[in-house]
Amino acid sequence: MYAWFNALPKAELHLHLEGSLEPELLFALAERNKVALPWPDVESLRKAYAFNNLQEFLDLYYQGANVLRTEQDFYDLTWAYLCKCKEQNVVHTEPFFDPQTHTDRGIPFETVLSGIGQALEDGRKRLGIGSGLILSFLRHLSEEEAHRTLDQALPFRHAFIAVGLDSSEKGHPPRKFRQVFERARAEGFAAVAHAGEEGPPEYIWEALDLLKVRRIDHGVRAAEDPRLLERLIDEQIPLTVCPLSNVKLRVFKDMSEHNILKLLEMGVKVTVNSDDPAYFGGYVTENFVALQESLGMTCEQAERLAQNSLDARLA
Ligand code: ES4
Ligand code: ZN
Repeated sequence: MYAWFNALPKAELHLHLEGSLEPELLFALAERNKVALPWPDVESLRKAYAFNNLQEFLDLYYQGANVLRTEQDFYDLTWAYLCKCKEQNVVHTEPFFDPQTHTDRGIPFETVLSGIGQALEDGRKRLGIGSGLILSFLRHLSEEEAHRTLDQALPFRHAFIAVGLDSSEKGHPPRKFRQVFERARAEGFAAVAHAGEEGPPEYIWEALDLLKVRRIDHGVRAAEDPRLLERLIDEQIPLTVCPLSNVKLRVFKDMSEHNILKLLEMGVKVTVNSDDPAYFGGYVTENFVALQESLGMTCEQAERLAQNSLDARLA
């Protein structure tokens, strides 16, 4: 079945470039940049990939991103991900990156964007993979800091298709970022936001009504609110669901309890994505395989999920 899911043409709409940093590349970049690591080898780093919640993962993810220093590093990271896309017949991708994770360490915004942007352009030319980059604000930081990040992005306006919102969800509701999203939309950016991963359905309502997002990233907790489900179905608002991520971060206890196929059968426009594949045990194809093995997903359901991902593109 792996080969069949792999061959399905699909889009990936929820992928953090920093979360595609495989331990082998992480160690290679640490050596290249003379960055000391707290793990002796790749094997012990992989062993640290056991999480009880989103925050435990984020602590390691931000630590890992510390090896990314030069334009070449960001190019190599993005190129490695695009090669995976090619291998898995992901024909289009709309990745996120977190500028603040890098600018707060003194890496210039332009350095990050040039490396990523060049790789995406080469991906279009040499691999035939379509793409659109999403600038994501870190929600555990202030709205003021998000405004400063948007200021830095405006000279490169055409490098982006959208702004997004990620990092620690609980205690950082979408309403905290209402004004910066309004400004980004006035500047012509589309909007997306993580909501309803660990946070309550209320955060999904806020993302829709206050941030005016075009897609919800995760959104699986919408299942707790029948009125919200009705809205998502009526308006065909896509959810970028990440099954392996949800199990690794204990949003669901086991893949057999995941609600993605229930949502699909209710008429919600759900898609399958890998989120942070280096940390969560697989890229898009592995997510499809997991759904088949644990939930008995049929080929017809897989085709609908893949078609949803192509339909839900912003670019
Ligand atoms: C993330 Cl899984 C997830 N949730 C929220 N923010 C993130 N950043 C990277 N992965
Ligand atoms: Zn995510």
